[in-house]
Amino acid sequence: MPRSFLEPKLVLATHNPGKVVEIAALLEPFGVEVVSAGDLGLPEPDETEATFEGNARLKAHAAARAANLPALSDDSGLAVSGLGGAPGIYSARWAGPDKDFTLAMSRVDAELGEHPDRGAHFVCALTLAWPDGHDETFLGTIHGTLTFPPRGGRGFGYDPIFIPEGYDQTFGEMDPAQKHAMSHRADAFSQLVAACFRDA
Ligand code: ITT
Repeated sequence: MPRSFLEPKLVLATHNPGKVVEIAALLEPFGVEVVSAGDLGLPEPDETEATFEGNARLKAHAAARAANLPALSDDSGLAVSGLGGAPGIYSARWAGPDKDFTLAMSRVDAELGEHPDRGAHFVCALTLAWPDGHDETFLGTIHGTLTFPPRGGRGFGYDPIFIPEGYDQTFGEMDPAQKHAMSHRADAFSQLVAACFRDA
């Protein structure tokens, strides 16, 4: 039986401003007070696990312990079929120390070359962890295709090269509300809500 989230406040265990915007929007209807790890000056833990779920759990527990509050983390990335699932858990690292996603998207383009398979999917693991060490983790995905050069200045990260299945626009071109309704993050979040926010 998953644990219900009944507290009035939680820490967003991420230092990525794009994620803060999207997760705050998803949490908005639940009236939870949100403070980010950046606001609290929490350190960024090293992502030493080999899976999205592992890294999400590591980040949520680090923040929950440090802030003594429930913490919600997000470990996510782009898995490109023609690259055997790369960059995957290394999606942030492909952008280098300056977090330059123009560079990361160019690398995907270069490594994919003329590969006939343009398919990709985003993955998002969300972990809600409590200071006593309990956690709940959910995995969301969205499938689509890649396009080059990048299109659109909305969203963040790899959004300008990702066209979700059934659409013509990239996540970078789309109205953010439309992305929030269908993304890998929204998928994981709806599972979290169903499991933990029933009594909210
Ligand atoms: P935190 O660990 O502090 O949360 P991070 O940016 O390092 O921030 P990750 O390790 O989970 O986060 O890296 C995931 C990367 O995958 C992220 O930096 C984005 O570039 C990319 N990504 C994840 N979700 C995305 C989305 O909805 N749209 C575009 N790119 C996304």
